[in-house]
This record gives sequence, structure tokens and C-alpha cells, in this order.
Amino acid sequence: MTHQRTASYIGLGSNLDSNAGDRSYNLRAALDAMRSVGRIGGISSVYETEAWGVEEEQPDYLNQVARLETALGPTELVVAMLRIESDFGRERSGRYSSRTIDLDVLLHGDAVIDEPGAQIPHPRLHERAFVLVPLAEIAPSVVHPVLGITVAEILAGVDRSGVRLIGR
Ligand code: PH2
Ligand code: MG
Ligand code: MG
Repeated sequence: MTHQRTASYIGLGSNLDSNAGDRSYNLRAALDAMRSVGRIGGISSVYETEAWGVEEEQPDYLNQVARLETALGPTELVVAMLRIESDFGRERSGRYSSRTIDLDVLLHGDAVIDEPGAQIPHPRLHERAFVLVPLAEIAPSVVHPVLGITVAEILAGVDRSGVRLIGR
């Protein structure tokens, strides 16, 4: 018997070195840790992006998106990503504060969840080029379950300046 896996998309971000390594290391190590939760079915390039949503100066982020095929349900997946974040020494010092690793569940199949600890699709996904550019690289024709349009269509309406391709 095969078990059902759902295609989810995880947004990875890092704008601080961790005890273990630099931003790029943090992304790679988090991807490896995600393999304990499902199968990685696609990985975007890495982009360097200006910190979004903050007034003060913050280091640039590295952002990437991965497709994770998982048997976990949406809220279980959010919990699993939080666990990996804390394994990386992620400290929570306020909204939009700098972080060693951030793992956001962007989409989980067609799930629409709006609970205090779990909002899927990610509520700001459609306005963030740092998420949409890497997501569109690996999932351009995936349809946003609330907006009813594809990732490529959402990206077309967003300013993508400040998002620079830096490679794998
Ligand atoms: N994450 C945030 C806030 N601002 N800016 C960029 N460029 N990339 C991010 O991943 C990011 C951000 C909160 O999670
Ligand atoms: Mg985030
Ligand atoms: Mg987050």
C-alpha cells in the first residue's frame, strides 16, 4: 500500500550566521534536516534579498524554496518546521527580527488553514517577491488555493527589485 503524500512548499530564509555556519550553510543544513519529514521533490536557486518589512538596517537574507512531499498534515508540518528552527538555535526576539533560519510553510496541497499558530497558505506569500521568485522557479503553475491564480500570475504583479539570483 502506498501512503498519501502531499506536496508542500517551504520558504527558507536566513540573515544571520549560526553557531554552525554562515547563511548559506544554514539553508543547506535545514534542507537536510527537512529530509526527516518527507521527500524533497524540488529545490529553487538561492536568492539574496533585501530585508522586507523592517525600518531599521538588517543584513540581507538568503532565500530559497523547497518542495517537500510529506505524509504530515498541515499543522503537524508547521510544528515539524518549528522544531528544526529551534534545533538551529533560532531565537524569537520579535516579529521580523534577524534570524539564523526561518522555515515557513507556504502551501500544503490545497489546504486552507487559519488558526493562531498555523496559517496556510502563508498570509503574506502573495506580496513577497523574496518568496514568489524562488517559488515560481519550481512551481510556476501551482494554483494558490485562496486567490485561485497561479504562482507565476501572482509574481507578475509584484515588484521583484531587491531579489538577486546568487546560484545554488
Ligand atoms: N522574512 C521575514 C521578514 N523579512 N525579508 C526577506 N528579504 N526575506 C525573508 O525571509 C524575510 C524578510 C519574516 O519571516
Ligand atoms: Mg518568514
Ligand atoms: Mg517563520
